[in-house]
Amino acid sequence: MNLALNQLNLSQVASKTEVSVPQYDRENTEIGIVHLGPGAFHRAHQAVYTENALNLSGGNWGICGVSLRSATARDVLAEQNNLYTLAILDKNISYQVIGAVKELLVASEQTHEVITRMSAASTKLVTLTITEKGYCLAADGSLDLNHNDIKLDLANPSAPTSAIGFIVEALKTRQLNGISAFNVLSCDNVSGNGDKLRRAVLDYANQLDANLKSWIKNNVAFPNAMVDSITPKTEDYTIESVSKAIGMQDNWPIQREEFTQWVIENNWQGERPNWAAVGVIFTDDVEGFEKAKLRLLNCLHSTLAYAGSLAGFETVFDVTSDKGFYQFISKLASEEIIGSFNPPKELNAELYSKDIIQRFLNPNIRHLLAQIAFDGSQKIQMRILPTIEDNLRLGRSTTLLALSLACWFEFICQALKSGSEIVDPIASTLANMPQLKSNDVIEVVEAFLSIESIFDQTFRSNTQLKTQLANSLTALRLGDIKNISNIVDKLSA
Ligand code: CS2
Repeated sequence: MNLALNQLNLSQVASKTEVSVPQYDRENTEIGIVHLGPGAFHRAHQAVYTENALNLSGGNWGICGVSLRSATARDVLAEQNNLYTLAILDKNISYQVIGAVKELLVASEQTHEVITRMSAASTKLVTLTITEKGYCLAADGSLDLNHNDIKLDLANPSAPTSAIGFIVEALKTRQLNGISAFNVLSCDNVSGNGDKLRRAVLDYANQLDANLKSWIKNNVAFPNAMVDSITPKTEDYTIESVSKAIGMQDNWPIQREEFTQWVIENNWQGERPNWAAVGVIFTDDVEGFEKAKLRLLNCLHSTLAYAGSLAGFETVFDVTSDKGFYQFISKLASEEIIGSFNPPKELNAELYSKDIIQRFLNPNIRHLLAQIAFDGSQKIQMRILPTIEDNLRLGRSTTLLALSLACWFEFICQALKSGSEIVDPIASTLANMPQLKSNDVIEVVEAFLSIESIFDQTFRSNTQLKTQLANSLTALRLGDIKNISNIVDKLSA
């Protein structure tokens, strides 16, 4: 049995060229960042950039991770003094023991501790990976004041449950105590994530105290940001292989591809970790990077998640290795997505999309389609619908985008008919829509487009799009999706 990975045993981690450990004085590094939602992606991406900045330049940039509900991460990592291993599984394989996460709290159990940490003068930054649904937004991007979590928090603001509620309560405490505000940095796949988070926080604060809203508006920076690194969830084989590699028992390592990118808007108050020195790009044009990533990588991911699942594939690698699916997503990218947005001047969109598809073909990454398929009602709003809207407005093709969206429709319809679980914030809404079990594709399309939290009038009133969606559903139901090329050819004819 391996020694347990912890601070005491850190010096005994295997001394191999492919294994590295913290190079800074971890025990005397204070917490300067609070992160809401310390899931796998945070631990693979932001925490690693911060680790590398600490290794290079030091500073009090330790991270306090705050899980809004689940205690699992806190309880498992507490046994390891919050140390864990990042396994980079790509052409080259390496293992880095990460020490940046100094503390893990559970908001639902430790509300006071969380507010205390967030309102401490030493906390300069609050970052978030709470997924699209965590922003509690309405279809128009504003804060959904009817959202259960928001209603609950507005009724009891000193004991919040939502990320928005915690941010505002902490800022209120800082203002009362004469402590300067922190920066708030979203690290989610949400278009205009900083702007949307700022609007939601100000909408929420305004419900409580116009003076607080004004203070936040004038003192808090909410930079937009794009984040990218393919990070499958940790599985049993990950724990076994990583523990063997580092010669220590690590009960919650994180696996990731080698590629990683973080682009942050030049909109900042005060200090930050030396991220720029370890590869983070600070720029005025985040939107171009964000649209390129969401519309290419994430749209192709979601397309494969639904189409590939319907065809019986399990992983991104498996479905992308299929010639028909490879050609489908390549055609979707080159003919309908590229050209729908203005990429940053330094980005060649064609090469970028080809690189993305090559990343999907990483044989060392087992990325489950089922994981990507989660929360589809939220993800399609960032990944597929904006491109459809832009293409309709520009008179560009939407044939393959409609097929992509129809694959989500059919994925949901088949789950409802089979009674299998749907992991989605509006799962109960979908389950209470009998039209989704209809054999009439027109009825199914109209039913999906009637969901106002997802689709606006642009979709409901566009006859061409509705016809394309109906034709796509018919092709999926009558054709053999394993032979996706036939379906693509038929719809493109
Ligand atoms: C994936 C993303 O699970 C999903 O929805 O599309 O997590 C994707 O792996 C990352 O955005 C890649 O940067």
